[in-house]
Amino acid sequence: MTSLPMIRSAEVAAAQAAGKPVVALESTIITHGMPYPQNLEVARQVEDDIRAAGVTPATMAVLEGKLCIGLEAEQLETLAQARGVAKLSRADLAACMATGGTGATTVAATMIAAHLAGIAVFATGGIGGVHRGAENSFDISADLMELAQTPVTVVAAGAKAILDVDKTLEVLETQGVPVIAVGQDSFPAFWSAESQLKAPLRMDTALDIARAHHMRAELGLPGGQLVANPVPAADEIPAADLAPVIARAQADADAHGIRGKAVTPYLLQRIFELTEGRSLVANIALVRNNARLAARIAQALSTIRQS
Ligand code: PSU
Ligand code: MN
Repeated sequence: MTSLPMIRSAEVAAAQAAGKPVVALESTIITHGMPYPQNLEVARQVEDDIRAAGVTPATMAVLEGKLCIGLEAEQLETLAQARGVAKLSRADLAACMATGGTGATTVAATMIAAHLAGIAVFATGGIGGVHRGAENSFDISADLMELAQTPVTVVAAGAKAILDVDKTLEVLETQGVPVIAVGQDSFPAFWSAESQLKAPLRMDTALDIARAHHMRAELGLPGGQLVANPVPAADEIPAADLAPVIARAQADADAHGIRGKAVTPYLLQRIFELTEGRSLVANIALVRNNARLAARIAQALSTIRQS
């Protein structure tokens, strides 16, 4: 008997009862990654992109102590407008639930929730990673260690250039996380499709990615995969345009003494202001693109498992 306060949305419960594929979505991107009302519009759009592909979306969050696997429409609406929502990672998920709190799940916490609920594929924008200056701050996202231990395939648009991307790739390699660029050799740089860095692995189809996920399970290897899907060309921001913006945002963060959990949300908001919203247009396009790919991977995985 488990007393875990975990509830599925009606849609997710029905899909899983029918053995249909589900794709997990995080909620920190809604509460800490984008401004209202765009955050709500995007959250709905991304869910609809997954449904249009014949797959069921499960947006994760903790609402009044309950781990929600999929949100009802009004819950999503409330969360998108709520203020002071906690940002939950591996370290604080249990504490939030135990005290009846409400929080949004980061990549790490969403992976934990997805795995508990039997969901193998998860779509987001960008993962957390090794921050610039980590040699002094030691600021390394728990997302990287989660990828090493929880068997969920995470589709992201690579890592943001607000991070130290070289060091992020090094940590992923050390932790034994497969990093797979989709359809190109270079590791995508979130708002920009290409970076100077070669991705460790490349795959061109959702089926190959699903097969690799399945093979890791067959080998008994813990951990997931990071699928790095480039932003669609029409909506990318060239890396050269972004470099000075990122440098400025980082300098502002340092000048204001922003630390810990507050760093990523602060940088995202500052870059949004400095690019006059252009960063958000790219962000929306890449999240939707990732959702569509994740749906195809989830379908392929479900076919593989049934055969
Ligand atoms: N990347 C984005 N938007 C976000 C995040 C990353 O484009 O909102 C969030 C994700 O939830 C990610 C978290 O898991 O930031 C990482 O935070 P930290 O660096 O504090 O671990
Ligand atoms: Mn951090």
